[in-house]
Amino acid sequence: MESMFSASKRKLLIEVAWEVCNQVGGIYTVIRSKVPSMVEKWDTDYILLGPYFPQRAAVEFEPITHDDGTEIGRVVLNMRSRGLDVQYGHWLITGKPRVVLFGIASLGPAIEQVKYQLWERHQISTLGVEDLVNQVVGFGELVRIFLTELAAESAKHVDIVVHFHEWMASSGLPDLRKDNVKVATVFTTHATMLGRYLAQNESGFYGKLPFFDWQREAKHYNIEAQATIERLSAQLSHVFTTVSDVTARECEVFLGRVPDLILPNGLNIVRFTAVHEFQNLHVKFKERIHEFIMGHFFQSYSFDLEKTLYFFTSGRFEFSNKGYDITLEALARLNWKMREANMDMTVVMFMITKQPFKSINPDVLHSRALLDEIQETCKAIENQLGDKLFLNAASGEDINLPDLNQFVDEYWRLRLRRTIQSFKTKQLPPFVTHDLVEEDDMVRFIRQVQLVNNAHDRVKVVYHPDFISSTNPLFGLDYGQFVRGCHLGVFPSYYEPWGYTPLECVVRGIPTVTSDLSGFGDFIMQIMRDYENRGIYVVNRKTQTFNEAADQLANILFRFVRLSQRDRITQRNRVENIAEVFDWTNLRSYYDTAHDLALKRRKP
Ligand code: U2F
Ligand code: UDP
Ligand code: G6P
Repeated sequence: MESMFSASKRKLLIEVAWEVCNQVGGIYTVIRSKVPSMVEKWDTDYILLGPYFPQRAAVEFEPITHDDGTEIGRVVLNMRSRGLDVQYGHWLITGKPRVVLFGIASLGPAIEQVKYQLWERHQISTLGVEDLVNQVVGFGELVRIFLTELAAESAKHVDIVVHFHEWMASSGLPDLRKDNVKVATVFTTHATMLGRYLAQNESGFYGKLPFFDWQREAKHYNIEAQATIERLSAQLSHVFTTVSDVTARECEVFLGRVPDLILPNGLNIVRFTAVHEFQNLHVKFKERIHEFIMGHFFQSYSFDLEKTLYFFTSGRFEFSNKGYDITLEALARLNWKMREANMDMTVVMFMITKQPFKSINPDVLHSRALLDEIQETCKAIENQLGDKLFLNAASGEDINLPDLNQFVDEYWRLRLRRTIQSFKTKQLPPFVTHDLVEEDDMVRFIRQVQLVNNAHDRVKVVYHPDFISSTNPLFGLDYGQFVRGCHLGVFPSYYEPWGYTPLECVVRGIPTVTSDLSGFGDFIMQIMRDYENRGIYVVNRKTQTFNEAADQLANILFRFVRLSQRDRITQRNRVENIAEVFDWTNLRSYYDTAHDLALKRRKP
């Protein structure tokens, strides 16, 4: 029998993900940032499949309107002729790859048959599931139809590798395998469903890990469908992978298969030709943060901005998984240490996450506006004074500097005094910038550790319960710019399969704290010996108690606070130097290995 796969055949790589042209979380970053380097290797033999949501796709997707005569184009036309909504075009991002997006609703009532088949053939029960699962199942079915037709049409002359990301892309995978469709499959999970739930709800999660019964827990959390799709995908794929060793241990327990390979996450790194450009950007965006700080704090009291450091943490609101608890605890200890040591430095900690809120706190907005007013008034005075002084100097005989007050109109003097008066208040600067819908764990914890922005506190807290965007009136910065303006990112996560946030600091030349329970932290410990010296601090959360880890973090922060400005500049250079390690042009090789292995295993 002729082998279906041979060295001389053309190869085609198809990646499937719920987050193609559809941003939800970190997986979008993985797929999107990887595209340029995938296209470099695969050129036009690289295609992505995703769900079709017209509103989201509108900005990222450009349809191909002619019949392009490719095998992909033919399958698209076939499916359309059967009334299915199949969009075919280019994803408008760097690399501009071809994508096929599926309109899930076009399956119509046939979805019931698909769900019946999932139960009948694979014992996946989707009775009474949340609507997202229904959508995922519909998407999985359209992907299955597409791949089945593509393989029937082209497998004789093309080797096809299909790479599924997460259970949300792979509900069709069990059928593809059962029907022996001629494609080599890779399944990557970016976390396990059960891990996410249990880490959050079971104290001592890692100690208990080996003893969990996946089925019982899945029932308990009402995620049987999700967990079963994930488990079958892991077991039935030719090659099963995840993003870190940390998550690999969960996979063994919850998915019943040890991953074949670990595929670490990277970014598309664009470094500046002028080496110090990133240092200049740090100064530029720090100035913008200074402006916010003046508006927010200086109406109550002031401190020396030259001696102020900006720390931040950010991420979805998973209070203990993301380590917000330990961060606040460590800050309280840092505050005490700095006061004991009589330090004149100030640390401002920004807690950036997403929680339901009604609006930005009107007082916070108002003081920001007043500061802008003061600034404008000062500018006006400066102009007037400059002009008149110049006139006076050029025409006068006196070579001494005259009394400058005479050059400023009464109007501007009064206006400045009034604005400054209304700016000053006796209240403490609020530690949360928005009116929350309800008080949450962050607010409660901040109160509990008493980091409420007293004048004598060396550590101040600004809890910003919304992601940062350039349209936000408080900072007027986008997230990347905000990161650049800060001095240190703090991410001591308890549960974090990978964690892009510390890596995003590194590539911008900002030192960062991570933990050995995060995939990124674990990876850096494996590949680098002097990571701490290079500005990546790893908190040991694996073997230390909460209290011990909080102490370690407080000490790390205290050491950082005592660095000289020169040390900080050097450290930023060192950390930025690591960036290239995480460029996809280097990390793509892990993906290449997975795809080669899948093709090998698929050979009859
Ligand atoms: C992991 O990050 P993710 O982006 O996967 O994490 P989330 O933002 O929590 O959401 C995406 C996943 O959550 C689930 C589903 C998605 O794949 O499993 N989900 C859902 O159940 N309901 C919804 O409405 C939407 C999503 C990981 F946690 C990070 O540490 C890594 O950095 C990242 C990249 O590898 O993957
Ligand atoms: N993020 C953002 N704006 C913010 C805060 C965070 O866009 O104000 C992004 C951040 O850049 C990162 C993502 O949210 O890419 C979080 O990804 P991570 O891998 O850390 O965690 P996940 O959400 O995937 O669990
Ligand atoms: C960069 C700039 C320096 C500036 C420094 C501030 O390195 O090139 O001119 O003094 O940043 O660093 P700091 O850590 O105090 O924000």
